[in-house]
Amino acid sequence: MKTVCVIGLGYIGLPTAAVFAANGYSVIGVDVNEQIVAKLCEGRILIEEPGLADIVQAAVRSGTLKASSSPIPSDTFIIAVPTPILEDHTADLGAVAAAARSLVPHIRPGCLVVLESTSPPGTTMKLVLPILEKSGLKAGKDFMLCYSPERVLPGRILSELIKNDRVMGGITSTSAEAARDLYSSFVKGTIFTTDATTAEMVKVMENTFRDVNIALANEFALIAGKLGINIWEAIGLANRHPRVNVLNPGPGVGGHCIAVDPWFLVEVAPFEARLVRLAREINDGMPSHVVGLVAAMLGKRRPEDCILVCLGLTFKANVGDTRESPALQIVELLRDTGYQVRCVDPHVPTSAFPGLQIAASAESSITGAHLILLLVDHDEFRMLMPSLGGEMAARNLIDTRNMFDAVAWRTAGFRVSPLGHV
Ligand code: SAJ
Repeated sequence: MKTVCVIGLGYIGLPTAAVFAANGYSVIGVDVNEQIVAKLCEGRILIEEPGLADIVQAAVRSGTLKASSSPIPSDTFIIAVPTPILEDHTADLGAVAAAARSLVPHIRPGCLVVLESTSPPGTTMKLVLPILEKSGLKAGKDFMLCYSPERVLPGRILSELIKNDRVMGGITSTSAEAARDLYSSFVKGTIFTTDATTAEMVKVMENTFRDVNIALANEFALIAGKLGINIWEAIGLANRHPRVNVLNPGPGVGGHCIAVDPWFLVEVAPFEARLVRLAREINDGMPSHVVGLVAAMLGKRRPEDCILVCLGLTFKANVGDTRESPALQIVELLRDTGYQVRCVDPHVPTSAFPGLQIAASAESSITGAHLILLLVDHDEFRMLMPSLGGEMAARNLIDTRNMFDAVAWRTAGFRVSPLGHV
């Protein structure tokens, strides 16, 4: 049985390891976090993703997936470690470099190394390749090296891992073809081959495309607010044009991908990436806009006298991930301003953030509140009724995701503000 060693057992590495294990490979999952390794040895996981717990448990039980804190000699090594940004918005490639260094003693003639971590274009050639060649073997001649970006959507990772098309960027065509053969064991989409730097660029372009389009939607919302227009109605009508698809404005862009990756383009081409930088700034400005909406709605009341119920803490609907979450940022800004903040998120453990009051249901935290602030459109919140207002000290609703029926809430005596209106 061929062996695959996956370095990094996060949202990408763990599903990838489990899917390879379910498709005929003997897989070792490696992570520096001892807790992740210990849990995986027992067949358990620490992240919330539909279907993942079951497939991991089955693979661990059947012995095709094992966990370890360091790599072992394998036919293929996949690096899927985080590439966050530093304060100055440049990429922190420390984990990629460390993962590559950990492979040096294990590189053998004929083996394949695949980098999956989203990285500034050029990383495979300029950072990973020289580290791996410290093994004394030549990349592209003695061993193969490829960059292959993942494209899976959190919340739908397992199905997208299998269905989506993929790009394999080899440092040589042999490297790209070897990676294509490997991934074709489970990928049902089409696999395209190219060079490593093009593949890196493709990945960052995809997420930047989404970020720039969300920024445009957010800018439309701000303009609509100034004009007293309901942005959601305007977008719905504009999208009736056959070639227009305005995305959804919201309280900001979060997650570990779209809020981060565009900076990699700014890093490699600071003078050229003007629109990309501006889009990041617009999206990063949305949390402050939402805090301004709260202040405007509560008028002359002192923040200290106001109780806010914030619905949702994660970076988007129906996931448990709070990384780079604008909702969390808004909650922190509101607390810094002096408001009494009660949070509700059925996907976040109530003890997740020390000092933050988190309830599992809105009903249990509504008594005496002055404003409901909907930040994440989790399905669970759809059930909430305007009758909640009966328990509140004042009936105010800010719906940043256009989730609630504004007419019904207004009829129940609420002042309702959509995104954009101040
Ligand atoms: N958002 C909006 N308005 C929208 C769409 C999204 O405000 O119309 C916000 C969300 O609320 C969230 C953020 O943007 O805060 C990102 O959410 P998302 O669902 O757009 O994307 P992610 O981060 O969950 O996953 C993205 C995907 N990339 C693209 O759609 C181009 C996914 O395919 C990538 O694999 C993933 O990034 C990644 O790992 O890079």
